[in-house]
Formats: sequence, structure tokens, C-alpha cells
Amino acid sequence: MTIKIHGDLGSGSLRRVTTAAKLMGIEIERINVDLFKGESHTPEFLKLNPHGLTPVLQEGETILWESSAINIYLAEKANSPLLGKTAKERSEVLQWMFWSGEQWRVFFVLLFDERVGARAMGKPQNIAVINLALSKIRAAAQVLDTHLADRQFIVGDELTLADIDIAAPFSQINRSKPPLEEFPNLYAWQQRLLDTVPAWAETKGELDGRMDAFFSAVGLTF
Ligand SMILES: N[C@@H](CCC(=O)N[C@@H](CS)C(=O)NCC(=O)O)C(=O)O
Repeated sequence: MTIKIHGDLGSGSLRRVTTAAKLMGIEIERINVDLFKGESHTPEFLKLNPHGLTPVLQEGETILWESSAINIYLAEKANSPLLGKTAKERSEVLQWMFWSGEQWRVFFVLLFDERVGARAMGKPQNIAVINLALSKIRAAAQVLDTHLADRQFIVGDELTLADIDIAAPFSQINRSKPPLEEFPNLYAWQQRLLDTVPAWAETKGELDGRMDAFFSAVGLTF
């Protein structure tokens, strides 16, 4: 049965899923949802995800949202080592994926909304929100930087879904400019992923292409 993934190429969340699918050799049909046109809030789309968020997986009767849940679904289907090679690794992969959702990516979303979204909509940036996001990002990045001091990957000795989830916020750094260069081990790790995981580099190209085209069309540079 065809696996459809609804999403916008400019989305870091979609990128997590398209990267994982490529890595696992899972064929997907990507259905475009133009987020700049609000297409995730149409009555039809809200039947797929009432939160109006992408990506969404659709396979027959199965509908699934949340990129991490989608990636776990795909990895279980493919029996992929991206979920960890042992029970211990799997628990650690899940630990980092849950942490990433609750304590990491959320603050990059706040930063993006203020530094990029607000500007695109001609609204003032909320400096208090930006400062909160920066302080949370710095605190978490410090822990990641220490964790990555003597490791190539977040868990074990190979790429896992934890790397994909934690590296995802780097997708928008050219635009929202978080202070990640202050953390050399973390920065080197994400650069290594780009250099050694072709699927990660390919999806970055797709994302940047989409974002650059949109912002140059509306005359915004970052
Ligand atoms: N926690 C969700 C985040 C989903 C999300 O925030 N998606 C954004 C794009 S990256 C979206 O669809 N935004 C549309 C909107 O807010 O209208 C996941 O991991 O999939």
C-alpha cells in the first residue's frame, strides 16, 4: 500500500521523515501542503490532523501525525537499526527523541516564529520570547555539547532517529540564527551528519531551496 506523506518541503519536521524514509529505502508519495498558504488548516486537512500541523502519514486507513511517531512507525515496519541495535540502545533512542520534542525543538520553534514568522507577517518580534528561547537553547546545547565530546552519534556508534530529531533545528539556522556555534562539539556533529549522511544533505538542499524561493519572492533576507 502506498505510504503518503503530507507536508511542505520547507518544514524541518517533514525533513525528519523524508530523511528517515530515504535512509530506510522506504518509498513514499509526498503530497504537498503549502504552509505559507495555510493549507494545513483547510477542513479537508484538519480531518487528517485536527492540530493543523504537518507532516502526516497516510497509509490506507492508518493516519499518523508527529514526525517522531511516524519515524518509529516506518522504522518498525522496516526493522531498521535507526531505532537502535539493542534493547538498551532503543530505550536511549526513545529517551533522546522524547527529550528533543519537549526540551529542545520547541524553543527553536519559538525563535523561528519570532525571528522569521513575525517578520514575514510584518509583526514586531517579542524580545522576551526570543530571550527565553535563547536561554533554554543554550542550557540544552551545553548538555549536548558535553554528551558529544567523545561520541560520533547521540546513541551507540551509528546514526539513529535520535540524531535526526536533535539535528532537525539546524535546518532553519540560516534564518532564525540560534547561537549554536558557541557549542563546538554539537556544531561539529551536525556538520559531520551533513558530510557523511547523503540523505540528510539532500533534504537540507530541498528545504533551503523552498525557503529561499519563498523569502526572495516576498523580498525578505535573513
Ligand atoms: N511536533 C510536530 C511539529 C509539527 C509542526 O510544527 N509542523 C509545522 C511545520 S515544521 C507545521 O505544519 N506548521 C503549520 C502551522 O503551524 O500552520 C512534529 O514533530 O511533527
